[in-house]
Amino acid sequence: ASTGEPASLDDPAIDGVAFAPKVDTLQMRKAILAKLTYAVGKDPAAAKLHDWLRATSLAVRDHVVDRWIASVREAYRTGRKRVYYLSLEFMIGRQLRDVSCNLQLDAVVREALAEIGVDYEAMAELEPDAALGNGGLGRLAACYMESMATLAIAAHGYGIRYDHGLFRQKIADGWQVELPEDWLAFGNPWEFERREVAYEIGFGGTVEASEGWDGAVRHTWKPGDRVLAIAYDTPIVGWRGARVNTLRLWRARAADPIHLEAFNRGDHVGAVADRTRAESISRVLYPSDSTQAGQELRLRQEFFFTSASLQDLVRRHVQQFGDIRSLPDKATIQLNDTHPAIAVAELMRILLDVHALGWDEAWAITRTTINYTNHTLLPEALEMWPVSLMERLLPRHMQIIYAINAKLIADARKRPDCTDGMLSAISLIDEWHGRGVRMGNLAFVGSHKINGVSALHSELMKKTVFKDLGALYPERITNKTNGITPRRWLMQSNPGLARLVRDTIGEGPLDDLEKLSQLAPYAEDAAFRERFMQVKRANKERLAALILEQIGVRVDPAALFDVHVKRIHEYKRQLLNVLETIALYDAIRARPNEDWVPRVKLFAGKAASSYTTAKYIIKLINDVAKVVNSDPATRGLLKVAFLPNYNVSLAQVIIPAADLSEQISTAGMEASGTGNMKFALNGALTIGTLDGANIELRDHIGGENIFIFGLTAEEVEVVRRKGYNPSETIADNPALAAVMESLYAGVYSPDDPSRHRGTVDALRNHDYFLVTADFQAYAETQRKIAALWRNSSDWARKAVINTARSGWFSSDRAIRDYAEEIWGVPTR
Ligand code: B1N
Repeated sequence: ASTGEPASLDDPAIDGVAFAPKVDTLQMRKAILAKLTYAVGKDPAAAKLHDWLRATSLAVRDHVVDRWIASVREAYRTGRKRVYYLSLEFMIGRQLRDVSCNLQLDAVVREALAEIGVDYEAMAELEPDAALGNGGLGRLAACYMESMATLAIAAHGYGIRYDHGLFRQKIADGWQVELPEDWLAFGNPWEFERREVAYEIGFGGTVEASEGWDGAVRHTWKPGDRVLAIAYDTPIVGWRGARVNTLRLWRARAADPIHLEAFNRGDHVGAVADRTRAESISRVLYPSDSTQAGQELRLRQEFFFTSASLQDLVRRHVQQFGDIRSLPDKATIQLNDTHPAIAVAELMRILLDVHALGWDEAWAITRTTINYTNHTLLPEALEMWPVSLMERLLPRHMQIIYAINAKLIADARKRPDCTDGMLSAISLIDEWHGRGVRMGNLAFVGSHKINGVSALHSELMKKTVFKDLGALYPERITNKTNGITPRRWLMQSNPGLARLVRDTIGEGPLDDLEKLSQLAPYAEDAAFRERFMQVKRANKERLAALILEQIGVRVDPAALFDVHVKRIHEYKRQLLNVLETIALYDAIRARPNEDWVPRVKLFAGKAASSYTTAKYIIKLINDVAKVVNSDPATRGLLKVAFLPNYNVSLAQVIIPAADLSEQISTAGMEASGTGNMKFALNGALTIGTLDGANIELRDHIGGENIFIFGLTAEEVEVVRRKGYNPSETIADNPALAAVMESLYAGVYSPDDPSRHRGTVDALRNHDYFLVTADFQAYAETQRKIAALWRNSSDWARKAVINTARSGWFSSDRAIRDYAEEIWGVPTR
């Protein structure tokens, strides 16, 4: 326990045994005041809230460091296998509450601050989100880091320390405006700069071949330019401090900070041009979600962090174990999608050119060390880099990729069932679209296991992108359904529900979320349901206040909160929800005397900056909101709200306040979803398609407790193959036809009547995402939901069951599966 004394060398080893730092309120108060004075350099009398935040973070951090050092030491002492999680994105969010909750310091910190007279909640709000990710993929990486520490796995995350994370979203006149994000502006108390941990990352140049002492050909890559990767470490604390792992993020620096000669000549800008160019690699996160960011700088980012990470882990391995050949026994690498797929070629280069291993040995090591998670089947998201770009930027890697490909093709040819179609499908080189390197195929071929992120997605993977590779290597494909950390998504975001769970069934679920099932019998207990819905009500009041403050829309906390929050994408079908919202508005006006259920339609989410259609969807939501919210005819029965700047912190407020969770993607297109799990855990009912993990959600919580509608993935496939005709569907559905007509006529955009005509035309003419095809089923299901809402005890019963049966979706379960079936490492 930290009271200012550094960890002693004979500290008991971290062995995954739960612990709590022994510190009382007085000690914490003294520690915070000491940090404020000596680290922040402020007089308590003059300190601002953000000074207190920094002081508090530093005081809490001391407790982390003790466990951190012990964790690192333990991994060296036991010589156990490490997990390396490579991800271009880590969507972490705020850290103070997370760290203090996991170290059981939350209460002490609150009390200490209260004694000083500092408002903890207001102070914690000042912490910027670490938003080094776009959406689900990045958030999954953050949940997995926390679960790996919780399960006492010796794990390292590797990524990029972007100066600027995901853009801030402002809504101006209903349109999305992107503003730069500047999370490091006031410094970052959670990171430790390691200037001494620096690697050279090469780009371009030439490859020289020479004969080695043994007569074998050796290749030496002579890069044309080099940048430095500097390590910044963030400790990741597991639940109850079980272990503290490291998230190592790389920052790009120029080898030479300035050209003095140019500066002295008077060329002050040119003197730092190289530096600016080198450092641009870690400048900003690409804001693309489920699409390929095809620019050269993106490829540079991918190689930069992959190479630095591999150099680092190989150096650690050789330093500890002396022999590179034992790498697969002591290290396992997980590639988070194909963004780090160049790892296959880079590890080969290191083994062949630096460690002078032969091809077969190097290949065996690579192929047993690396694993790959696929997160999407969308063709526009499958990474493919032009061969010409790869040859220019990474000439040695391109040689290695050609060599891997030659062996792959030769092996396939030996099979009796080999066809030309099969060869062109498995090839690492796509010859169709102007020659590109298929990063998915490269990752597959170089991996021990390849996993999808939900049962359906893994099955579809076998039938589509990896049909032929999967047939060649059937033992490699496996499924690991995603999970979410209950620490952030229940304990921190919904303390009211966490308290109720604890008061009702005890501490069990805190350490094993599946014990939430003990809550199920209480669904029949009216008094319990009452308390459950009281917690929900309090969360809704908090959200209602936030909506009013943020966008000036007044919503009734007693209304049904119908929530659709996620990245804006056509396949996620926010449009389906908007069309139905308009239809509902029409119906309320047509039949004002019907017994309408008061409803709040809440939306939030960012559109990729270059995704015009998605930006029109945001504008449409805001256009509809404007009309609906100001129409006295709805008598407040329907409110539409778009909350700007959806991020982890906003999600932590919205999700606990939701009654209904919208998970309505076109079946077969959402690989898993993880928001779906967060909502169910927090007692929202789901309206959803049979897509991604929704299917498993239904299996766990029971078909009677979830609202499933629409085409299945198989039906979508058939409908598309046959050629779908949306105009027939629209003509057959008067309500839908009326919605389309009013949109086309500009009822929701009187200032620019033609604004949404493109949207209507696209739906009428092709409707690739089958919005119109699912409209009827969706609208009918929404009416059933309204009917259930009127019976508040039936609704509450199902809400309780959702929470009770969500335990399986804990990321602890997911990580245990990875550990046992992919990584071969023990868990506690
Ligand atoms: O990964 C999540 C899943 O739950 C979601 O269903 C899935 O859409 C998401 C390129 C992606 N897939 N692919 C991406 C992100 C950034 C990028 O540049 C693709 N994100 C997902 C977690 O498994």
